[in-house]
Amino acid sequence: MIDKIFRILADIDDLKASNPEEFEALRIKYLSKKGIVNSLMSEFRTVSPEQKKEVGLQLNKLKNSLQERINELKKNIENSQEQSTEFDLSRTSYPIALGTRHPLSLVKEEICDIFKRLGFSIAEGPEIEDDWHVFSSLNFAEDHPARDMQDTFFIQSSPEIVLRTHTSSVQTRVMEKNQPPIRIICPGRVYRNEAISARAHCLFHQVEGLYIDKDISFADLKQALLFFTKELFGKDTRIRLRPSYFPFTEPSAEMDISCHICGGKGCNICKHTGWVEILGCGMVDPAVLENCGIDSSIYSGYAFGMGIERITMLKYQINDIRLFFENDVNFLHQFQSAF
Ligand code: FA5
Ligand code: MG
Repeated sequence: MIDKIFRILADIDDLKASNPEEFEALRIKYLSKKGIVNSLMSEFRTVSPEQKKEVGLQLNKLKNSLQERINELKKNIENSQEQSTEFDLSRTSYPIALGTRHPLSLVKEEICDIFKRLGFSIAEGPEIEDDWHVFSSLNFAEDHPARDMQDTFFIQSSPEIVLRTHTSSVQTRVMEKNQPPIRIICPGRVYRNEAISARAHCLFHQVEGLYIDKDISFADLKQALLFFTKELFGKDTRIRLRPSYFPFTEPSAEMDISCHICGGKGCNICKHTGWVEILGCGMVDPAVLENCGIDSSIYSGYAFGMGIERITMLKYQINDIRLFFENDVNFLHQFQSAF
């Protein structure tokens, strides 16, 4: 028996386990209930009294050495596993989740780019405005319905401070500070006290355009808008100007584009008319020029204003304006490849 013990003792340092399965097999072989150590313990009872002391000593030594070696192997395996989960250099990396541009930002930039190519520059103004810039300077009569509590968010009543209801307020700000030629577009957020529906919101975005110089005519306006439409919706798109009314332009018009979904044949989007309205426009009323310190006997100009949500809905066939403000990632991710 003592020989057997010495043999195992001599081999202890060579015991190896490179994974949890091999380790478990070793543990069972030597240290489990039916393992070698326990069977040696049983055998120990048969050892003669004079040998008992020596054999007992060696058997205890074997038991302790095995336990130590097994613990050591266990630690090695745990260490190597920790390392491999932390530093597996062969692993493919996690994909980086890239954000996407908001569709309204994409279309706003596209609109601005087109007009920049025509020589327009960007102008901005405050969203919290006084009555003069939003209404009075633009010829809105004292009793004009747009001033009504129904349409306008008032911040203060006297003097009147409001959230701007359109970007036309920026026209006034620029004309007050600059003499013609003035050629600007003004993108920005506007607010109206309106019920929210699939087509209308109380917060939306507009792009305003203004061109003031000598000898500017309605033909210039038409040509700029035709160029813009073809750039944004495709070269086959046609435009149609319908007489309309705005207090700050004379004459005034609303512009429709031929429905780019059905090509003018008639569909749900254009309500079977073949045309969809995208903006309001007109020749700046001489009274507005005078209000802003520009001599209307020398200068004339045109202005237009469009809703970015409306144009984005048409361009991407989005049927509910509320989708723009819900920040649903599934909706927003569809615009990933749009730039
Ligand atoms: C105006 O706001 C004028 N300032 C436009 C203008 C500028 C005319 C310069 C002439 C010269 P209107 O109220 O129609 O006009 O609004 C312009 C566009 O804003 C509309 O065609 C529409 O696309 C968008 N719009 C208006 N109300 C809402 C709303 N509640 N929700 C979303 N878009 C809207
Ligand atoms: Mg309108």
